[in-house]
Amino acid sequence: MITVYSDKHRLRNSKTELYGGQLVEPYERPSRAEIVLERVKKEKLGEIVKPRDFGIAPVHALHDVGFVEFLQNAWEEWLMTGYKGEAIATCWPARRMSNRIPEFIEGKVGYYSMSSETSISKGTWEAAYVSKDVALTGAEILLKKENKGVFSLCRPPGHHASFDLFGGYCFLNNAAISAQWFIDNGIDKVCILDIDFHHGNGTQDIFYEREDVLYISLHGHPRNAFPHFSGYEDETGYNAGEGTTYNWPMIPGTQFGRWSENLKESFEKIKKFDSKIIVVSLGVDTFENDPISFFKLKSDNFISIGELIAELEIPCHFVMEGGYDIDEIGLNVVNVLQGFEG
Ligand code: 7XA
Ligand code: ZN
Repeated sequence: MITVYSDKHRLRNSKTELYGGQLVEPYERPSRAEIVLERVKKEKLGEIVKPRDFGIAPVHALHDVGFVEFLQNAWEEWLMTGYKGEAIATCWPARRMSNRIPEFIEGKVGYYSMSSETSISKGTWEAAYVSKDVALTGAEILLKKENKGVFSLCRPPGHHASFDLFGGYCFLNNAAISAQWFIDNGIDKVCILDIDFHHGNGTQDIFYEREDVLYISLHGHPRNAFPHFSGYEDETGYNAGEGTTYNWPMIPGTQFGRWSENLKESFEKIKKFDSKIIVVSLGVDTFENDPISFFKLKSDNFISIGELIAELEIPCHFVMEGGYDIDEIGLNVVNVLQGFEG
């Protein structure tokens, strides 16, 4: 399987994450991608190719122009204030407040964010920009070379980024941008299968009223897990998109038995939808030792996940999302890909 990778992901190297009331070293750090790449090489998964630049148009196809401009300029604007730390949201347009876009960067960071764990730092925009090119290059390879599967080793991840919000370590929604690219290049129906531990609120939001993109997510129940305000079972799409969103929230301690039953149930929706391509939002934070999640999947289970997805016999674009057990992230990700390849 071809892997698309760029070392420009290292430009995203923020020093602070607001976690449990403390500023800690971010869980979403450069070594994640490097360890996955090492494993890809060690296991001789296949060729490793660099992304090409697709420009900004595919971003504007799904994200708000003002939001994109904000991401581009946020770090410079933050520096100009004289603040010493990284840009962290502290104030939001909460219930019954004004929804006007502030001029001062502190207000803008709040306006365009969904949560405050994710700091914006030098190089964040540049890394996010290349991460979407990694996903787009992977999409292009899948379609043009008629591969069965391609792996886009995106970093920073994307599935929490919505039309005009960043957060949950995400800035641009790589999986969504890739799904839209497939649609724009002649694939009439695309499914996004999100197996990251966290609900992909951004992906759901972007396609919520669309009938051509099926969004399926298996995740920690929002009662207990980030992003807390999205991912309930009764969120099923709206207007033309009614019935094109399906959520399987699961409780703390969920093991592979229950998880895989839900995966198989989700396959029935995928088959019925008859999508020609699946974009897999591939997070391995469902792993038992993940430091910020609460499922109990074991490393071998990731092989089974790949095998199960392969049974659908639909070409898959694997797009990297979360996973924070640095010791096992490479093993777990490559297990899925090898399981898929058979
Ligand atoms: O898939 N999303 C992630 O892996 C990031 C989740 C961020 C959680 C932050 C909660 N303190
Ligand atoms: Zn996650």
